[in-house]
Amino acid sequence: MEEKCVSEEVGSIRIPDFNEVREYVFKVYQDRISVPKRLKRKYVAVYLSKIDRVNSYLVDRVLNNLERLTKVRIGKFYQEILKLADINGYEQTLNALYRRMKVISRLWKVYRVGIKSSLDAKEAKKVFREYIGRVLSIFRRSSTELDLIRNAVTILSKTPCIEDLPTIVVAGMPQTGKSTFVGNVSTAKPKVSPFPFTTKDIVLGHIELDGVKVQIVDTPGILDRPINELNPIERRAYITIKYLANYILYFIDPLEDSYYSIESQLNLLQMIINEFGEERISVVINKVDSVRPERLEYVKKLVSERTKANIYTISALKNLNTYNLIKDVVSKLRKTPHNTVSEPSFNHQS
Ligand SMILES: Nc1nc2c(ncn2[C@@H]2O[C@H](COP(=O)(O)OP(=O)(O)OP(=O)(O)O)[C@@H](O)[C@H]2O)c(=O)[nH]1
Ligand SMILES: [Mg+2]
Repeated sequence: MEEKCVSEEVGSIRIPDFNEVREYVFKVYQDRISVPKRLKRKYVAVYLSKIDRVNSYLVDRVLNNLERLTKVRIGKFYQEILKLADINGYEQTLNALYRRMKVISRLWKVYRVGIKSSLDAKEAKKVFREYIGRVLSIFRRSSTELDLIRNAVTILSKTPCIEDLPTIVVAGMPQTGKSTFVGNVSTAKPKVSPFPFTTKDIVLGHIELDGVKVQIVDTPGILDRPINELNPIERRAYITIKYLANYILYFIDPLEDSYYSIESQLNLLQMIINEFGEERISVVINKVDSVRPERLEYVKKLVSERTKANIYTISALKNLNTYNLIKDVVSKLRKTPHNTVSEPSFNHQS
């Protein structure tokens, strides 16, 4: 059976928050329950039925779902995505919460015995109330952790489905044409516009060529500033390169009136090479449909002074030379075994 990706697995899990649990428990508390007339000690049947209902709800909605979550392995990439949303220690919190919540099942057994041995309806009710009190107090004390897990589930389920496939990451400064390219060569349809930071989240598509299937990831633009000064949107691009890329396509806008200067674009290229090495990078000079030939030669020269990496000249917009580029990269990826998502494919030096 094909394995589900983290976002699909986690996306199907919904854990109620404290208020939902409280409302459900109160509803059961107030519900009238009819029991057969002939039954002796009717109150025992009534309160056993109530306590069983509360317990089934908690086991189904909370315990089982927490257990399912503990079984989903969250790789480094997803952990970093959570950190960007200020969610730290997801796995520890989840495991601690799951262990604590298991007490609920024990309480159920203990209080069931209490209900069975109660002498009248008043006592059975008192035992049930005490059970509710204890259960809700566990939830109240755990609500911070419960909220953290619920938030993490929401974020993980929105993160693209990353498969264990060779992965090309498209990176560069804003407005270099990354999304136009990914939209034209893959199944992804990212938004394109003439404004920087149009792409804020990573967008993932697939390419199939000569029987090889690869993933291609469009990333937000990054500015040329030190890594530790990147904002959360830029960091998303950075961790995508770091944890997912088997191959990097670094996009450059060569036009004289490019949104960011060629110097800035070269500085960022240098930073990326310093961080990730240049063996798995190709530089893609885009927008050749509108560049003056002399300017293109000049930019090419500047790039080749900085790096020995391959240089491609393309137009993402007009689909010029894009097929050759993809064909080359796919054939390179076919030769190098790719690594799994949780392990970066190259050592980075920091
Ligand atoms: N002339 C020309 N324009 C292009 C080409 N590729 C992209 N553009 C234009 O450049 C602008 C930015 O394109 P995007 O694909 O959104 O650029 P991006 O790198 O994804 O931008 P961010 O998401 O902001 O980082 C748009 O107006 C595109 O139409 C190209 O090959 N030639
Ligand atoms: Mg974009």
